[in-house]
Amino acid sequence: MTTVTSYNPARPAEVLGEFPAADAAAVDRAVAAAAEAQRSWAKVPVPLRADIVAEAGRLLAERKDELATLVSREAGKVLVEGGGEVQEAIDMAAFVAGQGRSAMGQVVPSELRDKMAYTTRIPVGVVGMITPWNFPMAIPSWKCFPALLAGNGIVIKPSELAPVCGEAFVDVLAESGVPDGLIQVVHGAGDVGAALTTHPGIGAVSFTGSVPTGRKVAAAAMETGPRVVSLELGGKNAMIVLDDADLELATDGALFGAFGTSGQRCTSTSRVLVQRGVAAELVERVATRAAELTLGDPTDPTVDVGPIITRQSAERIAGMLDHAVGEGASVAGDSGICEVEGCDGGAFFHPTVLTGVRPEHRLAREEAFGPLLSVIEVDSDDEAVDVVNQVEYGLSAAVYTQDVNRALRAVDGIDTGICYVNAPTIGAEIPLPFGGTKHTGNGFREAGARGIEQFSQVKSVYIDYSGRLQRAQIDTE
Ligand code: UN1
Repeated sequence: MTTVTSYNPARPAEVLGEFPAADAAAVDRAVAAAAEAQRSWAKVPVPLRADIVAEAGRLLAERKDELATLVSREAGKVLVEGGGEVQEAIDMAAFVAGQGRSAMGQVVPSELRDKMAYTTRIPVGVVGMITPWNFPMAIPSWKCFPALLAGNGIVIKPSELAPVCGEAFVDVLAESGVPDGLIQVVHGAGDVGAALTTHPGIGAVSFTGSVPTGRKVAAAAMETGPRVVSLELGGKNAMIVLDDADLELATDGALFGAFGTSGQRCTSTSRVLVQRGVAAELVERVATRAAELTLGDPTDPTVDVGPIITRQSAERIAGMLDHAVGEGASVAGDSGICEVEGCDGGAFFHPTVLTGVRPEHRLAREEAFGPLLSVIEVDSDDEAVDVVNQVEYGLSAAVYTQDVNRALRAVDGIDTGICYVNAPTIGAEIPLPFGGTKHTGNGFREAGARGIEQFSQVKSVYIDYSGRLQRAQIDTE
């Protein structure tokens, strides 16, 4: 690939931007330039770095509408979701800017007299980032703001499907006062990502994307030297609906969770585990409302569901649907790829509700990254929790019930990084950590108070002001 071309997924003939793809030499230059700028940046006091992040938040807020439209055009999200995405970046800026004037370590009592012990955070150097197309502003913000606050340089490879949003986000940072050279953008596909993550000049790698790619990234990154590697990977997120749930609320949650962003969030609801007694009614409600959703150009404010990011992706989702039907699932209502008037060539996909799915079916276990909602019937609360946990992913889950005891017992039993009660599986907020258990990640979390940990290392400092040799563990009387 020598050029990265961005297309509007709703009308692929419309080109939104074109960028030269990086080669290994370009990645080298980018890492060297970021490393050079990082040396002075590391000396800038943290609160002053935070001021630049705050300014980026202010600029993002000023341009929210314009950027939301860009997200909508390039990533195919409906306008309100484009706005929500930019808001997520604004929130992240506010949160990280505040961290610049907050504690960054701990002071602990020393076992010896006239001695103190504390921790501080130090940069990792240059961070290599690989970000996905589906949150082309928010996810770069989750990574760039804390990485900058921690004193690092950055080389970011935005998804080749959303390079214009990636550039627009980095432009905001440059205008906010981030020093020249400190953030570098490289464009391209997996080969550029591989050149970046294995580059010896990179101190940390932060990747958001699929499980298979994440595994490759982590293995390759460690081959060329020990470094911090943080992964945010897929989900097979479930919503439990118990038999006392408010079914209208659960229906609203299922629709937004499963069909918001056309099901293309890592947090999207792809399974509803419903207690048998209320299953028929819930399916009826969800299928009826799904059929009422309007598909179309996501920049049209009357549209509910935008396109799938590429036709190839839509075909992959259709393949998973066919396979599920082959395994015995039935479709309740419309399903599959469809065309929309005025959106020539755009691959749209009917919000699809499947019944008769069993936990062992492929669609109940593998991420579809599309608008396929599998309904699985369960008998009890315990069975519902067991089925939530039967997949290899552990990102997000929800439980709908009006009984606080049942809700909290489910929360305790669910093995995911994020859990909701009476709210859908999407829509995490910035101040709490974002990430998952099991194969969804490798233990790091983005956002939240500890989000900075993937971009910094801890240094333990001991200061002895006794004026004599004091031996720890020996001179302790
Ligand atoms: C993603 O899909 O990769 O919780 C991120 C949410 C959003 C972030 C999703 N705040 O749905």
